[in-house]
Amino acid sequence: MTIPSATLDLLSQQAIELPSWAFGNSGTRFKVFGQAGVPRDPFEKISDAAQVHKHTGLAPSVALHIPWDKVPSYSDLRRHAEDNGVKLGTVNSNTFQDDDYKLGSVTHSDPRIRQKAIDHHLECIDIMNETGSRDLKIWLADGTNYPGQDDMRSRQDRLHDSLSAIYERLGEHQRLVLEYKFFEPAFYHTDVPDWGTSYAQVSALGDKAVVCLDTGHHAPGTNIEFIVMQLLRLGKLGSFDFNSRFYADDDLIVGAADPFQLFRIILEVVRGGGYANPDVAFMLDQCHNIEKKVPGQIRSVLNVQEMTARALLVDRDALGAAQASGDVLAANGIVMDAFYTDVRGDLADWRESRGLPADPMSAYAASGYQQRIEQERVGGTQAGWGA
Ligand code: AOS
Ligand code: ZN
Ligand code: ZN
Repeated sequence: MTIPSATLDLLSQQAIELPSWAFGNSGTRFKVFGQAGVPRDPFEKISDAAQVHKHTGLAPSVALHIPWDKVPSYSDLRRHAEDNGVKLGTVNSNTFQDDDYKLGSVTHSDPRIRQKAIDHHLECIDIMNETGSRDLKIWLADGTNYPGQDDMRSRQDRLHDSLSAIYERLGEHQRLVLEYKFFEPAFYHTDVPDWGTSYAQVSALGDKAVVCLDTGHHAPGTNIEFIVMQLLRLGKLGSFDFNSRFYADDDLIVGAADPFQLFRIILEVVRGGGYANPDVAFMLDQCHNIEKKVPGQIRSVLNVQEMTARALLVDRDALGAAQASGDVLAANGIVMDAFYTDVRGDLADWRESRGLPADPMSAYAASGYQQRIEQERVGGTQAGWGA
């Protein structure tokens, strides 16, 4: 065993929330590829997500997206989740698929449209009260395409006013989590482009408002782990949307493009007290355009677990000593030794010791679940993108 037992104990505390939209059809603006067996309703999305947890023990909750996951009875959906061994998690709002929002939602200059966007968030909070969810995650498509199109400063003020109205409605144990993204769908400016803007906005609201860091939402070369460190230091890192990017907001399998970056991010999470800390939610925000959805999510949570195990292996005492003595190469060597440690065998043993399959990917393939849903389900839904 390379992984000490204390580290294995820490690994058993890992919980990664899955996005319901990862199980529906998705694609790019060029093409949405339909797949056999995709869910026909939110209940089936939850059933699929539960398969990921069943095979990995890592994914005990599922994030919803409203209105994509609207159902007549959220208590039925909640019961269905619990019957399948998972819970309903974060509720994501959606103010980016309605003609009214072409020029903005909560930042729009027209008070009617702003109110419509605020009301949508209040509806999301009502749903959270039924699902038992803690977090309302807000990602805004708001922004402009051309210099002069609108007054950026007024939009920032309106953003604050709208978020305040939403924040007021939160229950005692609920949180508003504000995601940032530096471009797309707006291309000149977005109203929450970076962690600094998100931090400024949530700080103005209060303790129940925090920042969501989506790993795909940064310019190439950005030192994301520095942002992680800073937000943890400021007590404002509420959650992650994990995915990987080669070029932009690719939403591909986390750790696929740059496992080392994922390792560095988790290293800072551990350093900042954000690991196994319920205040820092690990979520995936991915779509599987060409690969099958359930195994795509299984691969994703395993990637996060693997990099977490490696990050937990860093010898902190030795690192501290090397840093204090100014030994640049020794300090870097300690971090790289952990990164290069192959933990896959240990993790397979650890899974077996917990009654989980040693190899979740092949166990899922052998389970017959994929064949069953491909036969039974006809007319599955699109995740929402391009819908
Ligand atoms: C959009 O780019 C953001 O990453 C959102 O978090 C998310 O992808 C969206 O809300 C899910 O559809
Ligand atoms: Zn996201
Ligand atoms: Zn995104």
